[in-house]
Amino acid sequence: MNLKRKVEVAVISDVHLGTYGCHAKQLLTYLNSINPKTLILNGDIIDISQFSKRYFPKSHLQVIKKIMDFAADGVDVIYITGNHDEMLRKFSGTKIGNISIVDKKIMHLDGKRAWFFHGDVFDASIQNAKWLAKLGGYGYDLLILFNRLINWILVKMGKERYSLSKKIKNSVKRAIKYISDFEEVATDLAIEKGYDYVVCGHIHQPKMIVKKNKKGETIYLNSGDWVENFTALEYQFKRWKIYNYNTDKRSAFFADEDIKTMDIQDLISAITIFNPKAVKRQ
Ligand SMILES: [Mn+2]
Repeated sequence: MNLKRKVEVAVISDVHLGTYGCHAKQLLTYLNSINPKTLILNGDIIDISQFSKRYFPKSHLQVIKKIMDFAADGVDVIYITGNHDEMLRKFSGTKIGNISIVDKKIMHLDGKRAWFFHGDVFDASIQNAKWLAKLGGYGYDLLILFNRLINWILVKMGKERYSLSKKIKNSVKRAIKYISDFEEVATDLAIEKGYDYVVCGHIHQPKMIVKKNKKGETIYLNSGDWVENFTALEYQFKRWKIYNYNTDKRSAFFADEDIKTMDIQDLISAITIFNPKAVKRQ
Protein backbone atom coordinates (compact mmCIF):
# COMPACT_ATOMS: atom_id res chain seq x y z
CA MET A 1 0.00 0.00 0.00
CA ASN A 2 2.70 2.35 -1.07
CA LEU A 3 0.88 5.33 -2.51
CA LYS A 4 3.82 7.69 -2.27
CA ARG A 5 4.84 9.73 -5.26
CA LYS A 6 7.95 8.39 -6.95
CA VAL A 7 10.62 11.02 -7.53
CA GLU A 8 14.05 10.38 -8.98
CA VAL A 9 15.66 13.32 -7.18
CA ALA A 10 14.11 15.53 -4.50
CA VAL A 11 15.95 18.65 -3.33
CA ILE A 12 15.22 20.67 -0.23
CA SER A 13 17.27 23.43 1.36
CA ASP A 14 17.14 26.10 4.03
CA VAL A 15 15.00 24.14 6.47
CA HIS A 16 16.69 25.74 9.50
CA LEU A 17 15.79 23.00 12.01
CA GLY A 18 16.31 24.34 15.50
CA THR A 19 14.89 27.78 14.80
CA TYR A 20 11.42 29.23 15.29
CA GLY A 21 11.14 30.01 11.59
CA CYS A 22 11.30 26.36 10.53
CA HIS A 23 8.03 24.74 9.44
CA ALA A 24 8.94 21.17 10.31
CA LYS A 25 5.39 19.77 10.32
CA GLN A 26 4.73 20.84 6.76
CA LEU A 27 8.10 19.48 5.70
CA LEU A 28 7.38 16.15 7.39
CA THR A 29 4.07 15.93 5.56
CA TYR A 30 5.88 16.57 2.31
CA LEU A 31 8.63 14.03 3.02
CA ASN A 32 5.97 11.46 3.91
CA SER A 33 4.30 12.00 0.55
CA ILE A 34 7.31 11.13 -1.61
CA ASN A 35 9.40 8.11 -2.44
CA PRO A 36 12.68 9.53 -3.77
CA LYS A 37 15.64 7.63 -5.18
CA THR A 38 17.97 10.42 -4.13
CA LEU A 39 17.30 13.10 -1.54
CA ILE A 40 19.52 16.15 -1.72
CA LEU A 41 19.68 18.34 1.36
CA ASN A 42 21.14 21.49 -0.14
CA GLY A 43 22.40 23.32 2.93
CA ASP A 44 21.09 25.06 6.07
CA ILE A 45 19.10 21.99 7.07
CA ILE A 46 20.05 21.93 10.74
CA ASP A 47 20.72 25.44 11.95
CA ILE A 48 23.72 24.65 14.12
CA SER A 49 24.64 28.30 14.40
CA GLN A 50 21.49 28.84 16.52
CA PHE A 51 21.89 25.80 18.80
CA SER A 52 22.55 27.84 21.92
CA LYS A 53 18.87 28.78 22.02
CA ARG A 54 18.06 25.19 23.07
CA TYR A 55 15.00 25.10 20.86
CA PHE A 56 14.52 21.74 19.18
CA PRO A 57 10.90 20.57 19.32
CA LYS A 58 9.58 17.10 18.57
CA SER A 59 8.55 17.89 15.00
CA HIS A 60 12.13 18.93 14.23
CA LEU A 61 13.44 15.62 15.57
CA GLN A 62 10.82 13.83 13.49
CA VAL A 63 12.25 15.40 10.34
CA ILE A 64 15.71 14.08 11.23
CA LYS A 65 14.25 10.64 11.99
CA LYS A 66 12.40 10.67 8.67
CA ILE A 67 15.61 11.50 6.79
CA MET A 68 17.43 8.66 8.59
CA ASP A 69 14.58 6.29 7.73
CA PHE A 70 14.93 7.27 4.08
CA ALA A 71 18.61 6.36 4.28
CA ALA A 72 17.82 3.07 6.02
CA ASP A 73 15.34 2.25 3.26
CA GLY A 74 17.99 2.70 0.59
CA VAL A 75 17.46 6.32 -0.44
CA ASP A 76 20.72 8.08 -1.31
CA VAL A 77 20.81 11.03 1.06
CA ILE A 78 23.28 13.75 0.08
CA TYR A 79 23.82 16.33 2.80
CA ILE A 80 25.39 19.40 1.24
CA THR A 81 26.57 21.83 3.89
CA GLY A 82 25.47 25.45 4.01
CA ASN A 83 26.58 28.45 6.04
CA HIS A 84 24.26 27.70 8.97
CA ASP A 85 25.53 24.15 9.20
CA GLU A 86 29.10 24.83 8.17
CA MET A 87 30.31 23.08 11.35
CA LEU A 88 29.53 19.91 9.40
CA ARG A 89 31.97 20.96 6.68
CA LYS A 90 34.81 19.35 8.60
CA PHE A 91 33.02 16.03 7.95
CA SER A 92 32.92 16.63 4.19
CA GLY A 93 33.60 13.39 2.37
CA THR A 94 32.18 11.30 5.23
CA LYS A 95 29.68 8.58 4.45
CA ILE A 96 27.49 7.02 7.13
CA GLY A 97 25.39 4.28 5.59
CA ASN A 98 23.50 5.93 2.76
CA ILE A 99 24.08 9.46 4.05
CA SER A 100 27.02 11.35 2.61
CA ILE A 101 28.21 14.77 3.71
CA VAL A 102 29.68 16.93 0.96
CA ASP A 103 30.33 20.58 0.00
CA LYS A 104 28.92 20.13 -3.48
CA LYS A 105 27.57 17.39 -5.69
CA ILE A 106 27.65 16.64 -9.39
CA MET A 107 25.03 14.28 -10.79
CA HIS A 108 24.39 12.89 -14.23
CA LEU A 109 20.70 13.02 -15.09
CA ASP A 110 19.67 11.46 -18.40
CA GLY A 111 22.90 12.54 -20.08
CA LYS A 112 22.87 16.02 -18.55
CA ARG A 113 25.13 17.32 -15.83
CA ALA A 114 23.69 18.86 -12.69
CA TRP A 115 25.75 20.87 -10.21
CA PHE A 116 24.44 21.22 -6.66
CA PHE A 117 25.78 23.53 -3.96
CA HIS A 118 24.27 25.74 -1.27
CA GLY A 119 25.48 29.10 -2.61
CA ASP A 120 26.96 30.99 0.33
CA VAL A 121 30.30 30.69 -1.43
CA PHE A 122 29.24 33.79 -3.41
CA ASP A 123 28.63 35.97 -0.37
CA ALA A 124 32.14 37.36 -0.33
CA SER A 125 31.98 38.28 -4.00
CA ILE A 126 28.50 39.81 -3.78
CA GLN A 127 29.00 42.46 -1.13
CA ASN A 128 25.58 43.15 0.30
CA ALA A 129 23.25 43.20 3.26
CA LYS A 130 21.98 39.63 3.47
CA TRP A 131 19.15 40.36 5.89
CA LEU A 132 17.72 42.80 3.41
CA ALA A 133 17.86 40.22 0.67
CA LYS A 134 15.75 37.94 2.82
CA LEU A 135 13.19 40.62 3.52
CA GLY A 136 12.95 41.46 -0.15
CA GLY A 137 9.94 43.52 -1.18
CA TYR A 138 8.14 43.19 2.15
CA GLY A 139 11.08 44.80 3.89
CA TYR A 140 10.54 47.99 2.05
CA ASP A 141 6.82 48.17 2.87
CA LEU A 142 7.55 47.50 6.53
CA LEU A 143 10.18 50.14 6.49
CA ILE A 144 7.79 52.75 5.15
CA LEU A 145 5.26 51.90 7.88
CA PHE A 146 7.97 52.03 10.49
CA ASN A 147 9.16 55.36 9.16
CA ARG A 148 5.62 56.75 9.35
CA LEU A 149 5.48 55.77 13.01
CA ILE A 150 8.83 57.38 13.69
CA ASN A 151 7.75 60.59 12.00
CA TRP A 152 4.47 60.62 13.89
CA ILE A 153 6.48 60.48 17.13
CA LEU A 154 9.00 63.04 15.92
CA VAL A 155 6.26 65.46 14.93
CA LYS A 156 4.55 64.97 18.32
CA MET A 157 7.85 65.78 19.96
CA GLY A 158 8.12 68.88 17.82
CA LYS A 159 11.10 67.61 15.92
CA GLU A 160 11.85 67.43 12.23
CA ARG A 161 10.73 64.54 10.10
CA TYR A 162 13.30 61.96 9.18
CA SER A 163 13.41 59.93 6.00
CA LEU A 164 14.51 56.49 6.99
CA SER A 165 13.17 55.07 3.77
CA LYS A 166 15.31 57.35 1.65
CA LYS A 167 18.35 56.29 3.65
CA ILE A 168 17.61 52.63 3.21
CA LYS A 169 16.01 52.70 -0.21
CA ASN A 170 19.39 52.30 -1.82
CA SER A 171 20.28 49.29 0.25
CA VAL A 172 16.94 47.61 -0.52
CA LYS A 173 17.67 48.17 -4.17
CA ARG A 174 21.03 46.60 -3.48
CA ALA A 175 19.32 43.65 -1.76
CA ILE A 176 17.12 42.99 -4.78
CA LYS A 177 20.23 43.31 -6.85
CA TYR A 178 21.87 40.77 -4.54
CA ILE A 179 19.37 38.13 -5.65
CA SER A 180 19.85 38.84 -9.34
CA ASP A 181 23.61 39.02 -8.84
CA PHE A 182 23.51 35.66 -7.09
CA GLU A 183 21.68 34.08 -10.02
CA GLU A 184 24.02 35.79 -12.45
CA VAL A 185 27.20 34.63 -10.72
CA ALA A 186 25.89 31.06 -10.29
CA THR A 187 24.78 30.72 -13.90
CA ASP A 188 27.87 32.35 -15.42
CA LEU A 189 30.01 29.89 -13.52
CA ALA A 190 27.79 26.94 -14.47
CA ILE A 191 27.91 27.88 -18.17
CA GLU A 192 31.68 28.33 -17.92
CA LYS A 193 32.00 24.82 -16.44
CA GLY A 194 29.52 23.30 -18.87
CA TYR A 195 26.74 22.28 -16.46
CA ASP A 196 23.22 21.88 -17.81
CA TYR A 197 21.66 22.54 -14.40
CA VAL A 198 22.89 24.63 -11.49
CA VAL A 199 20.96 23.96 -8.29
CA CYS A 200 21.31 26.25 -5.27
CA GLY A 201 19.57 27.29 -2.07
CA HIS A 202 20.70 29.99 0.35
CA ILE A 203 18.70 33.00 -0.92
CA HIS A 204 15.30 31.43 -0.05
CA GLN A 205 13.88 32.25 -3.49
CA PRO A 206 12.38 29.23 -5.28
CA LYS A 207 13.08 29.49 -8.97
CA MET A 208 13.53 27.65 -12.22
CA ILE A 209 14.73 29.62 -15.20
CA VAL A 210 16.79 29.22 -18.36
CA LYS A 211 19.77 31.58 -18.24
CA LYS A 212 21.83 32.48 -21.27
CA ASN A 213 25.01 34.41 -21.88
CA LYS A 214 27.43 34.73 -24.79
CA LYS A 215 29.06 31.42 -23.95
CA GLY A 216 25.95 29.28 -23.71
CA GLU A 217 23.04 28.46 -21.46
CA THR A 218 22.08 26.59 -18.33
CA ILE A 219 18.99 26.04 -16.21
CA TYR A 220 19.16 27.77 -12.84
CA LEU A 221 17.15 26.14 -10.05
CA ASN A 222 16.64 27.18 -6.46
CA SER A 223 14.79 25.01 -3.95
CA GLY A 224 13.56 27.96 -1.87
CA ASP A 225 13.07 27.25 1.84
CA TRP A 226 10.86 25.82 4.60
CA VAL A 227 10.68 29.11 6.47
CA GLU A 228 8.48 31.11 4.13
CA ASN A 229 7.99 29.38 0.80
CA PHE A 230 7.64 25.64 1.64
CA THR A 231 9.15 24.52 -1.64
CA ALA A 232 11.25 21.69 -3.02
CA LEU A 233 12.68 20.69 -6.39
CA GLU A 234 11.78 17.40 -7.98
CA TYR A 235 13.37 15.66 -10.94
CA GLN A 236 11.28 12.99 -12.63
CA PHE A 237 10.56 11.95 -16.23
CA LYS A 238 13.63 13.88 -17.45
CA ARG A 239 12.48 17.23 -16.19
CA TRP A 240 12.59 19.45 -13.14
CA LYS A 241 9.67 21.05 -11.37
CA ILE A 242 9.23 23.21 -8.32
CA TYR A 243 7.02 21.60 -5.73
CA ASN A 244 5.01 24.11 -3.69
CA TYR A 245 3.42 22.80 -0.49
CA ASN A 246 0.76 25.49 -0.47
CA THR A 247 -0.51 24.98 -3.99
CA ASP A 248 0.49 21.48 -5.09
CA LYS A 249 -1.39 18.34 -4.26
CA ARG A 250 -0.29 16.44 -1.21
CA SER A 251 -2.39 13.43 -2.05
CA ALA A 252 -1.41 9.95 -1.02
CA PHE A 253 0.55 10.96 2.01
CA PHE A 254 0.32 9.56 5.46
CA ALA A 255 2.66 9.96 8.40
CA ASP A 256 4.82 6.95 9.00
CA GLU A 257 3.20 5.31 12.00
CA ASP A 258 6.37 4.57 13.91
CA ILE A 259 7.50 8.20 13.79
CA LYS A 260 4.08 9.52 14.72
CA THR A 261 3.80 7.39 17.84
CA MET A 262 7.34 7.92 19.16
CA ASP A 263 7.76 10.23 22.13
CA ILE A 264 10.57 12.73 22.33
CA GLN A 265 12.92 10.37 24.21
CA ASP A 266 12.40 7.59 21.67
CA LEU A 267 13.14 10.05 18.91
CA ILE A 268 16.32 11.29 20.54
CA SER A 269 17.63 7.78 21.10
CA ALA A 270 16.59 6.70 17.61
CA ILE A 271 18.52 9.60 16.13
CA THR A 272 21.60 9.28 18.32
CA ILE A 273 22.09 5.56 17.70
CA PHE A 274 24.05 5.76 14.50
CA ASN A 275 22.78 2.57 12.94
CA PRO A 276 19.74 3.41 10.84
CA LYS A 277 18.97 -0.27 10.17
CA ALA A 278 18.86 -1.09 13.87
CA VAL A 279 16.70 1.94 14.53
CA LYS A 280 14.30 0.93 11.83
CA ARG A 281 13.70 -2.50 13.34
CA GLN A 282 12.65 -1.21 16.76
MN1 LIG B 1 22.30 29.78 3.66
